[in-house]
Amino acid sequence: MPLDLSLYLVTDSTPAILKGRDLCWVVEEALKGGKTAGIDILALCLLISVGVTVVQYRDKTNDTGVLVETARKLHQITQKYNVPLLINDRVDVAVAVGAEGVHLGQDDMSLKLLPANAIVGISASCLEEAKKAIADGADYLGVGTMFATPTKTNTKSVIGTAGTQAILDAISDASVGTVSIGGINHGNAQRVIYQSQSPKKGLDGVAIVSAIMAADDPKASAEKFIQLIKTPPPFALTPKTARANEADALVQEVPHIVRKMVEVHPLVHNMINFVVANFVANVTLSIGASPIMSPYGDEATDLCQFDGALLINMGTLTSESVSNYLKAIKAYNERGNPVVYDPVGAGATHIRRTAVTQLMSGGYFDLIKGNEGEIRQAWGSSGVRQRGVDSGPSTLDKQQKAALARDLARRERNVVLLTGATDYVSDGERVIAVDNGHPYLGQVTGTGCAIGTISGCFLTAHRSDKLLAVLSGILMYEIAAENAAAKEYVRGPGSFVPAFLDELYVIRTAAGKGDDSWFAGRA
Ligand code: 3NM
Ligand code: MG
Repeated sequence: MPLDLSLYLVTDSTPAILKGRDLCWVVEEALKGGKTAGIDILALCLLISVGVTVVQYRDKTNDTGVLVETARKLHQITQKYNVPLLINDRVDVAVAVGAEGVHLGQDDMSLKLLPANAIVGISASCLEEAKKAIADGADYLGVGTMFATPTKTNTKSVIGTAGTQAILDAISDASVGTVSIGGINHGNAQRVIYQSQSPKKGLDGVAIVSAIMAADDPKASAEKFIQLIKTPPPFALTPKTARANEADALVQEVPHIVRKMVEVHPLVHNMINFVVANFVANVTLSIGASPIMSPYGDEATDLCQFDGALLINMGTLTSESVSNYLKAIKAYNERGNPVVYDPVGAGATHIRRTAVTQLMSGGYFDLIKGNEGEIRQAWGSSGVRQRGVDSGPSTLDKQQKAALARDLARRERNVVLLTGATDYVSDGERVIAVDNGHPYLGQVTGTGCAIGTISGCFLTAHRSDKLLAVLSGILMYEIAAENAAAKEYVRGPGSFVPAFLDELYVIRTAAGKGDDSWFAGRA
């Protein structure tokens, strides 16, 4: 039978995880998953897995006698479910009980005793280790550590989805299986699989310790994992391939998308800095959407029920911000409602750099929006060795900016908007440069932040093409700015602000009536 790595259980015999329960009982529950007792049902379920598909017996403390005895009991159980049993580190124990294979670290290589058809898994935390493991004949790699985890604190390095994706990409020619391990739970399993996927190779499964072994109901936990890994996350990007004259084709659709946004009347939940909150709320009202300002993460469970988006703007970060953001992001991600991240001042302080890493590993952003420095920080926060962009000059040229936006979007599998005199928006495939706007926008605080909120409105209204949604928002915004600046009574940033709100309102009113003339020849 081919090796099915999709839900890989790693056991743990420590009291904190077992909580007085019998190891074999927990493992059997996890093997059952949603299976109902009874031979016929069991036979059927061998075809459609509803529980764990591999068991690794991992026990770093007990002596050999206990290991062999326990492994034997586990093997009797796993055989009932036709699931392979692998033994962590101990080839001798695997041979003694006739287990299907072993899982080894980089250093404990002694495969001579194993039968030829034994399954061999090897841990890999970087590309060099992955290549070595493949050369050593691994059938699959345990790739990690995905996220820092209390279950194993002495791991080599936390590589996240970006690091995992880089490894998968580089070994895409090898016919080796891959599972990700470390800190994976029901809340992040879909995202782990989705964001680790390189265009050439994806994960074959996820390896779990505590989220199954320590669960009150290991059976229900395993079943839930199976459901999650079978389906893409609700926020998954619909793949688009670039067409000839892409920008022209997209621009033609913009007035229609603006009309749609006005009709949908989205709600945007802003977790935004206090400097710009008032201005951003007024911009949101002017375009015909509804703002709510709430820095309180627990409110997100209610707010995400509406047809709306979440904006995270970390301009006035506090000691409580990150935990509040993470709660809100989780609620919106689960629901599939858009989340926009504006990593304001991302590189400015150690605290902010850490926050970028925590947030990017803690949830999915449909859009990351920032200036060059912020986007570079978002790109470099993964801990992965960088190509190009961070070794180049401090100011990127047009080509490099476009490439940075595209590479970050491709890696995160989302949309990236890099703002400046020219804005670059990309979904990893397509990159569009927008030259609209006016220098007054740079003279008024909050004009950049408002783009994040507006993007949330458009992402809510038009979900099938996130790039087009964001592009439509920027164009509405920047054309309004041009119209405002052209008014003869506008003499500087002060008089620009009310004129700008008016012009947003004028466009929104026209769009609401189906009048697209505001757009003709402007982009
Ligand atoms: N190996 P949990 S992380 C056994 O990075 C193990 O190689 C790791 O536990 C690695 O699912 C880990 O409870 C523990 O986070 C994973
Ligand atoms: Mg080991």
